[in-house]
Parts: sequence; C-alpha cells; structure tokens
Amino acid sequence: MSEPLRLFLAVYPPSELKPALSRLAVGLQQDCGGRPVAPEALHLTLAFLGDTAAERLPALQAALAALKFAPFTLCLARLARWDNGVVWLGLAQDSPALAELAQAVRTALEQAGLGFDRKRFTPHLTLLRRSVRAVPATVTAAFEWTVRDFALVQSQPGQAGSSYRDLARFAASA
Ligand code: 2AM
Repeated sequence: MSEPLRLFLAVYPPSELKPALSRLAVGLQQDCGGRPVAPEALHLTLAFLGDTAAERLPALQAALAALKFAPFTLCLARLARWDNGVVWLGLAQDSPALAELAQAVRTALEQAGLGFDRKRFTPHLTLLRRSVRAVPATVTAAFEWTVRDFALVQSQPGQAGSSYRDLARFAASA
C-alpha cells in the first residue's frame, strides 16, 4: 500500500482578492504576532479528511464529482482569534449556501465510506498562525466573492509550514 495522503476540501478566494487578503494578514501580524498564511495558500476549509489511502482517491473524486451545487456569494467581514493562535476571517452573516455545500460534501464523504474530522463546521479563512495577541477592534475588513468551485487539496508538511497542492477542482453546476 502507498503512503497515505493528507487531504482536505476547500474553497479558494479568487486570485484578484489574494493580494488584499495577504496585505490584511501581514498588517495583522504587526498587531497580533505570528506568521501570515502565504497568499496562494489562503482558503476556507469545507472538510478535513486527514490521512487517506491513495487507493481511495478514485472513489473520493467520483463522490465529489457527483455533487451538485449552484454558485453563491460569500461575504467575509469578521476578524477573530482562537486560543490556538489562529487569526481568521469569518462570515459577515450566516451563509446557508456555504453550510449546505459543506453538509453535502460531508454527506458525500460519509456515503463513500471516507473518514473526516466531524467537528462542527466553523467557516473561517486562516490569516495568521501562532499569533499571540487579540485582533484590535480598530482593524476591519470586508471581502465578497462568488464561489464557483471547490478543491480537493493535498497538504504536504515542510520546514516553512505546510504547502498545498490541488488534486482536483469541482465546479458549480449552474
Ligand atoms: P485551520 O486553518 O484552522 O488550521 C488544512 O490543515 C486545513 O484544514 C486548514 O484550513 C485547517 O484549519 C483545516 N482543518 C480542519 N480540521 C483540521 C484538523 N483536524 N487538523 C488539521 N487541519 C484541520
């Protein structure tokens, strides 16, 4: 059997928003410490599978390719910090379309017999890791984009943190 792959499913911000998101992360580093996530690695996780046998990839891809969802708009405008040092950008308000997509993805994984982290879905886009101070109330942000696809991503640990590689993209159907 080959080495397992560390996998997760994520929505990416469009490339035109990445410079501004990255500037926000670098600016927040001044206030909160820690390490900004690189622009190309910015994402919002729908489900985390963790170590998955490479042999399961065809079943995983088939299950995700069969999933139908319509494009939807996402508004991120809430900055917060968790005790684990993650500073993140969250939803301006609940997004039923995002919650439905995350639920559909999780149901598809379950039906395909694939393991995943069953912690409650908390939509967040990580901006900083290992921060040590709270986000000042004076820092605000607002980002909006249309989600048209999601990605199956492989996480590879490295000395400078994990790097991510897209294995597949799954497009909205309308
Ligand atoms: P985080 O940004 O809050 O660390 C790859 O690790 C992605 O999967 C990250 O977005 C990470 O969230 C998320 N994730 C969710 N559950 C995870 C888990 N149990 N272990 C590692 N990453 C997890």
